[in-house]
Amino acid sequence: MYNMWLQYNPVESKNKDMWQEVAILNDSCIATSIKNELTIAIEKMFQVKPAYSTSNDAKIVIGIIDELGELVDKQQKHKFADISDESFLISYQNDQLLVTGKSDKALLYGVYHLLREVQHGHDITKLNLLDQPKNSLRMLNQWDNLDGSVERGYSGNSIFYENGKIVKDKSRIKDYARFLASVGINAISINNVNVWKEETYFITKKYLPEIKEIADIFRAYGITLYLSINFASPIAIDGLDTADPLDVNVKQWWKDRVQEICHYIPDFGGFVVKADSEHRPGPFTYDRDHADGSNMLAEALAPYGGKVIWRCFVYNCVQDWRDRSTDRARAAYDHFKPLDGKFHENVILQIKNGPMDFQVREPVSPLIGAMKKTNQIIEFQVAQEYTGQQRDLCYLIPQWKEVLQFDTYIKGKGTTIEDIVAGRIHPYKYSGIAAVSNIGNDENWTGNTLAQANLYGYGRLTWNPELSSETIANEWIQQTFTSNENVVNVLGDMLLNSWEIYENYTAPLGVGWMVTPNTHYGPNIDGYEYSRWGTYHFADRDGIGVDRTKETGTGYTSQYEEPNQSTYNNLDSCPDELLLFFHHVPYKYTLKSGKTVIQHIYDTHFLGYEQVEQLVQQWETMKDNIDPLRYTNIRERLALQIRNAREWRDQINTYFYRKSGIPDEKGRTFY
Ligand code: BDP
Repeated sequence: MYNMWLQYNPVESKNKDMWQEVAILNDSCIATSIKNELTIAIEKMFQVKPAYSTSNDAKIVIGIIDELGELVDKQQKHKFADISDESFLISYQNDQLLVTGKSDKALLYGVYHLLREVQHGHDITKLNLLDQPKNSLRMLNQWDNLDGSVERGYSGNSIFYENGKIVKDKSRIKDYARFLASVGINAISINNVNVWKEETYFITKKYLPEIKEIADIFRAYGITLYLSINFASPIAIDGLDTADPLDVNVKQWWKDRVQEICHYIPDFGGFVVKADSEHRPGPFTYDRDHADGSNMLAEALAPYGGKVIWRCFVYNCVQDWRDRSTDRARAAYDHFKPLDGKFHENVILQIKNGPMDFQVREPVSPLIGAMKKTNQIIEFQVAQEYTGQQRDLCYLIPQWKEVLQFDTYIKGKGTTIEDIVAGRIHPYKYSGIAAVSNIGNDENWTGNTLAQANLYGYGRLTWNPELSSETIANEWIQQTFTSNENVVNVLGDMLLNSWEIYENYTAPLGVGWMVTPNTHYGPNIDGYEYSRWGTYHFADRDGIGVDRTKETGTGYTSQYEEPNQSTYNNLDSCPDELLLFFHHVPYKYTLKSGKTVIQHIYDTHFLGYEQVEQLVQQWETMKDNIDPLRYTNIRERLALQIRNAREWRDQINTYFYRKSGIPDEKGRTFY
């Protein structure tokens, strides 16, 4: 359970003896981590304890290019000329296996890749691979609080904090760093984006000595540490009478703070900021905009190479539901797009994948790529806040892939999100992907063992968005459980279908929400309908859906480039799965699938429940191939899922039957 995908199950290999001596030429703290990992892995996979040397003659030699001297030829060196420092080369040549790159981080990634190959039983004497990450920033955001709770955490408490203190025993943090590095994550923010209590003081001497220890742990795994901050810190910490970003004292205050942080953590990544969002303070209080707010912090961080990651999750969360003229979906674009060109070069905007909030189905945020002169990264949520909370199975890689493959047409056909966030479309200085983590101190880290696949997949996909959902699932299953073909097939099938299954039994056709307010688990169709959060479905006796068209709706569709704008705006061309996100239609409106909206609702909800029953059956066939602990954990979660799916099915179907009065064509039972 605990070792997630770093199980290092025993493998048969004719190259086992090669591992008796490993030369590691580098001596940085990352090289120590490499040694540590190799020792664990090789002992477990081959029952061999590797001896370490610095001899160029060893069978396996790990070192940065300059350290390898003659072992790397001119041609190979040339290949590294224009690629990132994190790229690695694994090459079997002249009876030796070399792992090299331009930096110690490259070696770390190379070694983890090599171990993955070994675990999969591949012949390492056939290896010749130059690999580079497609995204430069590959980040996780912890939403952990000092009291030990985790905002939207579904796997126990924090591994960083307990009872108002940073944990003394940091061994679990080190293991977390190992897991993250093994899939290429290179940045982490360690506290919740909602910073308002004691966490405000993280940027002071009170906590910095211990945060430094955490930074040291992550550094040894190539991961840069960031902190979420409270925009009103100058007031909260030092009693300044303002946090106005243009005030000279405020500016100086932040400069002093950053200087102190960097005294402890010289390679400090920077700040993650949630400002003017869901009651968090921000520049609006002083009649300033987001550029003013972020630039002020950017100036303080610039001398140290730090960055400001400024979140675009900004909307009015106290709107009056009676006045339905504002559309939450529009908010991020409306706030940020006009500011393009005003941000400093070390400010990065972090934009959620959809315009609302991590629903099971949303269109892609039109803000991504729309700002040509402002660094942007996309934000995913590995934590399954709205996708089953790690009780229900929902493998999210297919969803993220769909987002990444979306063609924005911002610079003509083929301007995909994947290319935008990788910095290949606009000349972004920094770009990449961030995500809300899904781990906690549960023995298996993620509550539901199967939710480990989302964390694994997030890292792998962020390194290389071209990997398919299947490949990632297969890799994860084989490293986590076994290479047994039957397990790989059955479990692979369960994972790959799970997003669609979850969508089938929850909110239909892109309309979203319909969840229990606050907790966001389980159905409550009108739970948010008359609330101030701006999350509506507009179901009445005649129809359902949100009119976001230009002519009669909120005009949200015009935030997209053509042809997406017309595709979504036009009822005839709007894809079924997003129909209710963009249009309000009668229940008898016929979808492209040929079904009416109401019949689609009935059918998918009955189907979704049956599919969960099938998941249970599929899992039960795995019993003899999976250890009892993990088998039972997953079996128990599936039992919760089935209960949840039944609730959703019955409430959604009954609600819409009663609202519309339209019977099910198949005459099934409602309550
Ligand atoms: C929502 C969560 C809330 C977060 C917020 C955010 O419900 O807990 O604080 O997003 O992203 O999804 O800031």
